[in-house]
Amino acid sequence: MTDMTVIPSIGAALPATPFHARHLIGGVWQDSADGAVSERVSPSHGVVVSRAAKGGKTEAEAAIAAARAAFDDGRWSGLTGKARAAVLLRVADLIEANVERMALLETLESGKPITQSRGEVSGAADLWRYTAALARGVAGESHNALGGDMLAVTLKEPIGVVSIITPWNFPFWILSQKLPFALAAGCCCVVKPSELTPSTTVMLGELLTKAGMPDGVVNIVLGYGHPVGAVLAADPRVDMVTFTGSTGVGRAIAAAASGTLKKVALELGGKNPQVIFPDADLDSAADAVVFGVYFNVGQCCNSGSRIIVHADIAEAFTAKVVDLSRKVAFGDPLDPNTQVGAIVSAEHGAKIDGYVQSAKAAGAKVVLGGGALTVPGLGAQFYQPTVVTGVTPDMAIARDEVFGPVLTVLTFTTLDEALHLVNDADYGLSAGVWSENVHTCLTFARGAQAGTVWTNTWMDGFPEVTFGGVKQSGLGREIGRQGLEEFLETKSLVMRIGRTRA
Ligand code: TXE
Repeated sequence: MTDMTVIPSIGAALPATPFHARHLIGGVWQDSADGAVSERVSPSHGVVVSRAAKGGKTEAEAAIAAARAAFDDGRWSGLTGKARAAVLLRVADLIEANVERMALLETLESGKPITQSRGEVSGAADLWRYTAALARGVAGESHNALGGDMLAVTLKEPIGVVSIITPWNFPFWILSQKLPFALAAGCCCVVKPSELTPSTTVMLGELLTKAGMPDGVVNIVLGYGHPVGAVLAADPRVDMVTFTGSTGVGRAIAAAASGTLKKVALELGGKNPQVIFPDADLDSAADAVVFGVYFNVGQCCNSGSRIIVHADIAEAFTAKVVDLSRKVAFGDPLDPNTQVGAIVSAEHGAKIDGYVQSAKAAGAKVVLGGGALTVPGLGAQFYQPTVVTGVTPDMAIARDEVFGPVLTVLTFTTLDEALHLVNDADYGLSAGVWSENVHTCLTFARGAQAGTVWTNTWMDGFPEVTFGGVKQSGLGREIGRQGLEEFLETKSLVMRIGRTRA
């Protein structure tokens, strides 16, 4: 532990008072009817950073009613694509003007490094900007070879009222993968952020109002999965629920939504493999592995937490990764030099450690880290960069989403064996291959069961390129053109255009 790079507290001044987060329902900011509040204590700094109204069934139902009324009277869906795009562009500008304010709260609530919060907020602004173009391109197909005097067209219509339930790991980015796409389609929404990270969602609500979003189009309800999230998933006035979070909660949401057979989109976990062949650019691969496992403290659905290295290079490559891991700066997330911050909660830290200890007990070897990390001046809600070798595919650490700065190393000798290991998983979010041989890369890409395959890179994403998982990593796709389509329903219009039957 002593040879790791630890950045102590820089003693930065924190906001003098906690952020007051309230519900936004039908254009009215409000506390809970019963006055209930939940406080968020910063996992890195140990102080109360926000005080949020804690909603219940009453607030959830009021928000759904507001979204339903807004959708049904066409105050948003009835606008032209151009008018909707103008609002989305104003929101993008306002987010960009508020990056610092939002990034500070994002970091204090989640524990992630300030530079990553800034990147998350400004990257999200680009998603809003991108959806403005989509809003103007809502279009179906025409069928003009049906014979005689028949013509058919498909109309693309907004699906209606959408519940959006988001997690704590990228609160603002994940919200922006969903909300502006739903708005571009013409939907009205109820958003429930994670109880751990409500503030940037509430700040966005303020910006939406400034940008001229009509009341009731976006409603925000704060609170826990039970009862708020459960009501948002089950209520018959909701047409679709889109969720990012754990696979278990995804199943619960799908079950709750099944009562009214509403559409469900789920972005769940991953256990994402990167396969390293001996002919790869091993320096680049090692850099990407280190970035991929420690980014956002490993609390990332796309975390490249499972490397599968060719046996001939496994020892040397692991040594390179361990060496680089020691240089990653862990510590005060408010220091711009910090690359890895705090674990989101003590319970989550204990869960991460549980996986490492059980792997050790099952015969794996912890070659780096493997325990809490104390950051001078900040306490111990940090976890050491951890590398575990001697892992077998049946171990929990090789199969479950650990969601922490923990890398597991497996080995292979043939491409078939590598693909077998890749696909021997409940999840199928993303996978990566490192090789200079184009045939190896393409064979891998075609054989890997994953929503995204990266070759000779990791975690690159673009608003234009759709994202989502197969198997138990989820249902549906986000961002890109398909991210808009998810919020559209197709209506077929069949017309006779002549006066008489042919
Ligand atoms: O997520 P939850 P948690 C994974 C990761 C992590 C684990 C637990 O493995 O360790 O999930 O994280 C709301 N009906 N991911 O517990 O519980 C909840 O209030 C409706 C993967 O924080 O899934 C929050 O708003 N909603 C991931 C949201 O669901 C419910 C991101 C997510 O909470 C609900 C985060 C219910 N019954 C965690 N119960 C990714 N894919 O990136 C809870 N919620």
